[in-house]
This record gives sequence, structure tokens and C-alpha cells, in this order.
Amino acid sequence: MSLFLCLFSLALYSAGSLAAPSPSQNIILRDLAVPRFFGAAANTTFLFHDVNYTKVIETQFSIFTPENEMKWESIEPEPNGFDFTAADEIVRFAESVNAKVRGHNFMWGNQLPPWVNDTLSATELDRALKNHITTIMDHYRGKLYSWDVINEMISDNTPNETFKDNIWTQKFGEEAMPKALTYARAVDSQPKLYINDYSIEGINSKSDALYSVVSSFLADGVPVDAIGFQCHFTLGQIPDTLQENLQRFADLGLDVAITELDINLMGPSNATALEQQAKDYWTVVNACVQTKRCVSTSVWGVSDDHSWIPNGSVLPWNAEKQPKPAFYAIADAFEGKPEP
Ligand code: 9MR
Repeated sequence: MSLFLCLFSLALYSAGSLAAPSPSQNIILRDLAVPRFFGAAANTTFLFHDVNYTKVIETQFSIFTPENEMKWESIEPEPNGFDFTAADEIVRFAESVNAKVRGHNFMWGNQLPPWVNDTLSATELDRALKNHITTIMDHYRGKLYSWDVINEMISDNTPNETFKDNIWTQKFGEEAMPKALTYARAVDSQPKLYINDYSIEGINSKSDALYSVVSSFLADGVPVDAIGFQCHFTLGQIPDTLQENLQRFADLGLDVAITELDINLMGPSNATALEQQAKDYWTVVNACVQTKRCVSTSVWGVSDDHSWIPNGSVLPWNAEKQPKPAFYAIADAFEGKPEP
């Protein structure tokens, strides 16, 4: 900037006609995260419709997960009737800011259109699954970094039951996950194939169940490249064994990723709560940074007003799209600085 421009801006600034520069202005989390990616769930309801949301999402992230746009009910609402409109919008946006995309998802018990959930025989469902995966992966060939091929298929009643009871396990039993993974790999060998789940972040009965399922997949040659740990947490309750758990899956030869991080305050957003939330964010991001095979940390949304948890103040930006203490804690963790 020329001396003249400098003096001119200073004059305007002291005259109050320019907004004071925010201290976060020069902190770009996607840059600090390198060699990892820093990501967010992107949502077309807000992208380009909420200006301040769009400003944050354009600058801070290097990987995006469509929050709902690639789910079965959105992308194939009718048999073989595909609608890529919203999903394409996110992929184009990601390309425009030089960010990657995590596809989300192929096999899940939720957000299924009735024709998939209610009416098909096992043979028809198998054909529908293969067609779904093949058509979508063909459409996005060369454009996506990874796919959550499997989402939330491990039971919440481990060790009594391993797989969640849904249409996939009802029709295919324990062949459900291998089917989806095998179909995906057959279409395109490039994207990383993920198994994504919640409540598997610490070492516990559910993550133990996943660990043995994945170990047997690897032994049997079922294609799987990575595990996604969702990390929908409650304030002050980050599992002590998070890093150790990420590492044990990495030691199987897999990538690992934090895929849906948010931290629910479960109460008023006061200074004490925000400080604890910042510590919690630091702990999770640091666990990823300390794990060589941890490729990305993604938050599930951007700002508190657009979260799937409307009153939890769960994200690093507040409803005014201003950075919260959690934002600075994420920066610290990526930079190797101690817990705030
Ligand atoms: O954030 C998503 C929300 O907008 C949807 O209404 C909801 C429907 O089930 O799914 C939310 O995203 C979920 C994600 O796809 C899988 N893990 C849990 C997420 C939060 O529920």
C-alpha cells in the first residue's frame, strides 16, 4: 500500500468510517492446518444466501462435506431419478475456492426416500444400491476426495449386537457394509472410502466393535481406506482416549479424520462456558495433529445460528459470524501451541 493510501485509511479509520479490523482477520485456519485439511459441513440453504456465512466459508476451509445435499432422499428421490442440483452447487463452490469435497453418504438408515425404505425385496434393494453408488460416483468422477460410503452402521447396543438395525442389515445382514464398499471401489479407485460413525471417538465397546469389523474387512480384502470419527461432543466431555483410539485405527494402515466436530454448551453461552468450549476444541484438533494419519478436522456447520443443534452454541463462529474463543483455540492447536 502506498504511503498516501495508508494515511488515507488511517484518517478514515480514526474518523470512524472504516470498521475496526477484527483480530481474526489474518488468521486463516485452512492455512494453519496444512498439511491437514480443515473442513466444514456446507449447506446450500445458507451458501450465497447468508452473506456473512458465505464470507467465512469462502476463506477458512479447505474441505467441505455437503450437510444434506448428497443424502439418498435428496439426490435420488425417485427410483433412478437423480437430482444433482444442490450437490453440484457445493462441488462447484468447493472448486472455486480450491477446496476438496468429502461425499456424504451412501449407506445410512436415515434420510432414505420411502421407495428405498419400504418397498423393495433384497434383490431389488441390492440393485438399487449398486445403481445409486455407480451413478453418483460416475457423476463426480475425478472431483471428490473421499466418500462416506458407510454412515452410522454400528449398533448402539454393542457388545450384544454389532450392526444397527435398519433396512440394510434387515435385507443384507452382515454383508451390508462390504456390499457398499465393494460397489464403490469398483466404480472409482481414486476417492478414499470411509466408514463414518458417532460414539466411536474414545476406546469403548462401540469403537471396539468397529475395530474388529474393520480388522476383519482388511483381512478379507473388503475395500476400506479410512475411518471418520464424527465427534458431536458435549462441553467438558471429550473422551480421554481420543488420541489413543485414532492411533489404533491408524495402526491398521487406515487414514483417520475428525468429520463432524461440534461441542454443545448445554447451557448459557457465558465466558466460562466459552472458555471450556475453546479447551475442548483444542483437545480434539490437537488429537488429530498428534496423529500422523489424521488427514482432516471438519466442523459440522460454520456458525451457531445454522447448526443442526439450534440452541447449543456448538460451533467456532457465533450467530453474528464472529470468531469465538474456540476459533482461536483451533488455530493454536494447528500451530502446536498449548491448550488455552
Ligand atoms: O446436520 C444434518 C441435519 O441438517 C439433518 O436434518 C440431519 C438429518 O438426519 O442430519 C444432520 O447431519 C447428520 C450427519 O449426516 C450424520 N451424522 C449426524 C449428523 C447430525 O445429526
